[in-house]
Amino acid sequence: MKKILGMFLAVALSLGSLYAAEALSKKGMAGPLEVEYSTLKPVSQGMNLIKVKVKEGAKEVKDAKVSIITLMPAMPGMPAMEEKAEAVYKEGAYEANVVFAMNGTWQLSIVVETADGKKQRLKSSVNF
Ligand SMILES: [Cu+2]
Repeated sequence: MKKILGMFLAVALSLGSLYAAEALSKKGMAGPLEVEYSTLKPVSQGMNLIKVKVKEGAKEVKDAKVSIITLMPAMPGMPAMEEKAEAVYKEGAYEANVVFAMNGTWQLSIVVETADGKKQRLKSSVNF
């Protein structure tokens, strides 16, 4: 019985990782701004390069300050984890290296401070 359960778990886990093995691409509104973020590779534990594109209407916003805050709330045996990565504008997107210390669901806030000093925030989450 234990063996069968083990095999079932192994299959479920490999299906789970297959399902998760896709690069990320999500989009949402942060106030008047459209914020799109993506990765080239599937998100995984460790360092991940995240690219953020910001648009106001049809116009690309290139002179904002963009940061990505990642948060995993406390769970049994683990205190809450929070980290902030500043993104740098490069070739059409803001880029930041974001470290996920463990697998699971992370809350993600992309904060965009436009040249006029206003801050907008897109709340999202990633799960891997
Ligand atoms: Cu955790």
